[in-house]
Amino acid sequence: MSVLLNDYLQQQQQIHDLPPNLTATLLSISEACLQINQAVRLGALDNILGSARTGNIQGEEQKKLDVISNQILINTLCAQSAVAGLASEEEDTFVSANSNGQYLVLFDPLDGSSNIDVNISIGTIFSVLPKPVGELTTASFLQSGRQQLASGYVLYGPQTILVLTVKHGIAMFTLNKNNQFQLTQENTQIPVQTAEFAINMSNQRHWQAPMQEYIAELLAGKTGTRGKDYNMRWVASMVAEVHRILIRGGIFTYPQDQRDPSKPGKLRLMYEANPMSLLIEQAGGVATNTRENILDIQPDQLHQRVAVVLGSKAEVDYITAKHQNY
Ligand code: P6P
Repeated sequence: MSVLLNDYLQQQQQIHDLPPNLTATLLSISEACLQINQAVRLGALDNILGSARTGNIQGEEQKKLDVISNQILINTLCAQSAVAGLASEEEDTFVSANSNGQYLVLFDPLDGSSNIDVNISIGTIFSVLPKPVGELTTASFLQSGRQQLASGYVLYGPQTILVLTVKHGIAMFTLNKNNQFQLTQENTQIPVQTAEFAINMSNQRHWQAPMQEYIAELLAGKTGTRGKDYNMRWVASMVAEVHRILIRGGIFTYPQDQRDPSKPGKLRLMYEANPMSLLIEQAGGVATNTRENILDIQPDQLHQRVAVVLGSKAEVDYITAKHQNY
């Protein structure tokens, strides 16, 4: 018998005594992603590819689908009474939703935008935090990743797949022919060892010494200190990389580089690294900024960036120890 997303969330709510409004919030996120999925799959047919000719606070050019996806999430979540506020990669400041809401939802509406026009997988990343008592301010959002109540992503790939956690393992749902998310995998565990890494090699000359040394060891393969050959992947969509790692193991890293010392990394902590790190840890993997667990970082800015190393535990522990001992 097929288990749909709502069935799964009701089960989790009963088993783990979760608040009903958390279930409602996650269902609202999934409904927004169904609308985004429809837009993504029409592409040029709906004249929604290409640049929106606008920029965001990250200093990045926005694609039309970035703007469309962002607005779908804002409209859908502002209509969900359980949601008190939103933060988006595409919004300079937070968005107030419902004054009696209990949750904050943070998201990257369409991660991997550089892939939109060339039909390579992209995704929506989301994180759910409790709303602290009192007035909603930016500080309300600045909670460590450990405070997340749920997180997940929707991967718009060959299949449309929703992966989420309510902190009791992870669950994967595939969009069925009735446009419903159907449970297809539960309690995935990432292999502890791996021989596959994902990094943007074109930045090699900018990395700090420990990362340069680490990647050189992998490239040396059997002839080097690691004693085995490694394979490399780089999709330039974090959602696709994380999904591959959840399915078959590996490590993904976007390390700090020396071009801009004020930027600790490229990826954003609150709505990319934190939600993905929670999923990775729930699946038995590890996620650090090369020195400490990402989920332990106390944020001080809504759009702050962070270095990311995540995936198979033995490999991430090796990289982190190399940086700590350097
Ligand atoms: P680069 C997408 O823009 C993103 O934020 C991640 O999804 C992805 O892993 C990374 O940036 C790609 O960065 O420098 O290779 O384009």
